[in-house]
Amino acid sequence: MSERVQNRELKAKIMSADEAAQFVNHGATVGMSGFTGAAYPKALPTAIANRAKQEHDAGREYGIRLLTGASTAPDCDGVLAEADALSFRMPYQSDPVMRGKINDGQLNYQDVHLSHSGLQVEQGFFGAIDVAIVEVTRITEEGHLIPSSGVGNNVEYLEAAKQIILEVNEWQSLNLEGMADIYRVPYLPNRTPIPIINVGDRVGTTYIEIDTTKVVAVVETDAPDRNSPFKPFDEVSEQIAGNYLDFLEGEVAAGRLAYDHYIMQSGVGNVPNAVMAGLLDSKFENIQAYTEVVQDGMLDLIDAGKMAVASATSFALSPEYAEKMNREAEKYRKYLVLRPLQISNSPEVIRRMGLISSNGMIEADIYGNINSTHVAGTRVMNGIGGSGDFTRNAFASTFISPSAAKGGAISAIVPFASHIDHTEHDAMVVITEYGYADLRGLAPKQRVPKMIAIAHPDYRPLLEEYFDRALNNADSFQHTPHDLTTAFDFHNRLNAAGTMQK
Ligand code: 0RQ
Repeated sequence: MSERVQNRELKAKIMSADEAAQFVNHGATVGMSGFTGAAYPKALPTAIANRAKQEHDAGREYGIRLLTGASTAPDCDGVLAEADALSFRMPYQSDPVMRGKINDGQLNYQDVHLSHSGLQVEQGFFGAIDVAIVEVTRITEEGHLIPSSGVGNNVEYLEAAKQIILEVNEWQSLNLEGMADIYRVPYLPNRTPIPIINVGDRVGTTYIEIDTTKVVAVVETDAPDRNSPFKPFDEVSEQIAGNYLDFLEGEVAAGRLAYDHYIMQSGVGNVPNAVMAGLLDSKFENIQAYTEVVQDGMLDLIDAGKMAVASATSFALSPEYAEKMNREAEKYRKYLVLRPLQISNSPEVIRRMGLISSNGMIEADIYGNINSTHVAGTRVMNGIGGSGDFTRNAFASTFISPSAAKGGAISAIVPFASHIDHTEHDAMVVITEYGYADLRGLAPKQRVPKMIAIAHPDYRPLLEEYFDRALNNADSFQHTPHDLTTAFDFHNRLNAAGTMQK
């Protein structure tokens, strides 16, 4: 095992996770690797959680401020939240235990555009980074780090940290080496254009260079990444995938897209995964992805010869596909580039690529404002993640969702979004199982019939009733008519009676 640590100075720092956790003190700001269940440290989170429990049992305060790339897994975010080991979290999470503590007001959470997160660390908004805890595949003789299944904000955390703890995970395939492309955006005011012209361009190094004197501990692990499996496709997700393809075909017919030059971004979630499966049987060839995460569907597209290249910052693979990646990393690394988050989600590159973004949503309103993060306005689900980075800068931005959630009790189309992550100016196309609403080129009032047409039939009369009321409301102006006294009736009914239906 320790042959994965080739640097002599760092080999001497090998110790247990419990010993390493002694470097992570109460009040510390910790920059950790980890992105959608991939590349997070496997041993330190549990060791820190155990330390927190011991400190609490002894009547002492213990809490750290945790910054990562994005969400992690039950054996990272989950155990830390369970042990009340955190006082602050940034920039994205999706763990049920953590979500509960955030919504109960026990944990402060800052939900940040992912492209801003590393930048804001560099700009000092989170204070000094006391410790960086980063998983790697191996450490070279020179002390260079070979990233594991994701890069995220690792470069920023390693650079800013006063102390570094490395986890060397033997479960990660050595054949991942070569997939990462580590490029640093120069600090302001010395920015230069990021020299990525084509999706697969490699512009940096395959390793991360660090100041090895900052490393206080190296911990060896052998544990898998832990993403949850996707839900099996159902009729609704297949219909959504079909409607998404109709939208793409419409773009081809309009001359805005060609069958062999489709660049995609695909959000996380069950529905985006189903859409990718739909592309397998489509006319699109040579598909490229300039996106945030590598998903199961992309490996299927690569295997089928339909996907030429994907740029991302991390894997978000189901357990079955993560094993497949490990077995076949040598093949897949020819098709995949893993970049730092500031590059994978760079607004500048995204705008230049001309990609089509597709992300899930909680709800959209009749004018096309999108809520990605809060159920009924106040209960945070996950976070905005990279959806804003891509939506705002895409050539065409789409949001895809079933028209109803929780067995029909919740409509995904509402009179007024109860929280707005993406405004009507950013969202261009909204897709449900009932079709797609193309909002481009339309004034607010012209969008409403299109949005109501893709709502669940049970909710269409209620939405029409609301729009009539808004149009006839003497207190409302006519550009974006609303009746503010009843605009949140859908949400109030949900809170009071558990359903948005009347
Ligand atoms: O909950 O499983 O308990 O029933 O949300 O919903 O329909 O399976 O859809 O997996 O695509 O997730 C917005 C959460 C959708 C996701 C969201 C409930 C629903 C179910 C999952 P259950 P589905 P998805 C860049 C992209 C923000 C970040 C982002 C998300 C669960 O897409 O987090 O876009 N997006 N990142 O029942 C109450 C509603 C609901 C609702 C769905 N209106 N009210 N619950 N649900 N709509 C990548 C990264 O940033 C990493």
